[in-house]
Amino acid sequence: MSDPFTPQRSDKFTFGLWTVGNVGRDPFGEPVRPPLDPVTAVHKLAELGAYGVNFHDNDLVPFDATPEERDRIVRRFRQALEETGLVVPMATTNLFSHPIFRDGAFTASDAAVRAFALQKTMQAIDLGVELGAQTYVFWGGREGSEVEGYRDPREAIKWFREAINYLCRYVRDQGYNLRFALEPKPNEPRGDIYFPTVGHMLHFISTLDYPEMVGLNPEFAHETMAGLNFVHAVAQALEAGKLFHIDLNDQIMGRYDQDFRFGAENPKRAFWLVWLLETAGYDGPRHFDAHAYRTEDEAGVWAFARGCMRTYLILKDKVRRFQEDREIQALLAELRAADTAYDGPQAGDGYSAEHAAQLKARQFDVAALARRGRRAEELDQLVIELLLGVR
Ligand code: GLT
Ligand code: MN
Ligand code: MN
Repeated sequence: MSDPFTPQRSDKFTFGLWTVGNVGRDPFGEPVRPPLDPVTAVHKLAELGAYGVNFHDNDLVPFDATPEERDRIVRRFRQALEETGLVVPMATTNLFSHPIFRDGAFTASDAAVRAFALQKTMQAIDLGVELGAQTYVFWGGREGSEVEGYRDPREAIKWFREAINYLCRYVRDQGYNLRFALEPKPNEPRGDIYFPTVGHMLHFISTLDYPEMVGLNPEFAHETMAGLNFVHAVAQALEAGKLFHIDLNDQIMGRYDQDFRFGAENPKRAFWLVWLLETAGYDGPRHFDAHAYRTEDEAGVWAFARGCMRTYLILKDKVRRFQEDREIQALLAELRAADTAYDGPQAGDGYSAEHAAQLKARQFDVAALARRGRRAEELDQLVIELLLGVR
């Protein structure tokens, strides 16, 4: 094959039905694209080299469908999957579009809304598992507030915990092979969303009844909206064994929720993300949770999807070049040689009273250590030149 950046199934690229099916509605404007038939989406994504397709219950089965309609839709969709070999690695629930969720779902103050959200999620889990999903995402878009007076945020946190614990029990009871991935976001559509960042979610998971069943689905745009370093957030999730899934896209800090094509705005940050995922051996789906600009027609949607995958593969190739680049690697080796010249006691040895006494008695050449430059300018310029294609 001549083009090395053509996606293969083994690259594990996935898209949500809601991503390529995004009709370009925004708070100021009506849809600019007609709804996309999920069956068309499956065929087109397969043709482009994607591995899988994910959905919310209502991306596939309308909110008010009868059981017969549901079965007919699922049959048609399953047939498209069988024809193309596309898989459904992840599914999720729409707990944000319908007006019933105007004040949240699992954290709504109205007990009936909370119960309805639980019922809807159990049905959506059944649907996802029926089509093969092994990861179930919870993005609490409406789980938040604009006004504090109505609900004590501690109650919201407790209700969210109760819901996740309940659903873990449901999954175990059904014998499903399914893990939960929680997706934080700081704001939009709510003024403020509870559990706004990866760090908040990681702590919350440690308070659950079945923490081993629950991990993260971090999104590039969401941490970036909060002004945070997504690479560091993903690293913390990886280090905790909690990177169950990932949402790739792009975003400029301080703007609305942009969900741009992967790498469209911050290619250097995207490069370090790909470097992290690839070197850490992350083997889950590379899911693009993004959509085409509102300027686009359907052809633009497929150009967008192709672009996401192509950019990932180009950056993956850049990672290989980074690792093989003699000058870069020599510079890193020099830095590391200096870093490891110290052979005295340190934290990694573990604590003992004797060790602590040795460390307290140790003499350091503070002035020399403080003088040492780290050549970050050189290193970063080499990376920039690599990314800009001149090395
Ligand atoms: C919605 C949101 C995404 C979530 C999706 C999953 S829905 O598009 O903007 O970040 O990942 O619920
Ligand atoms: Mn997302
Ligand atoms: Mn988003």
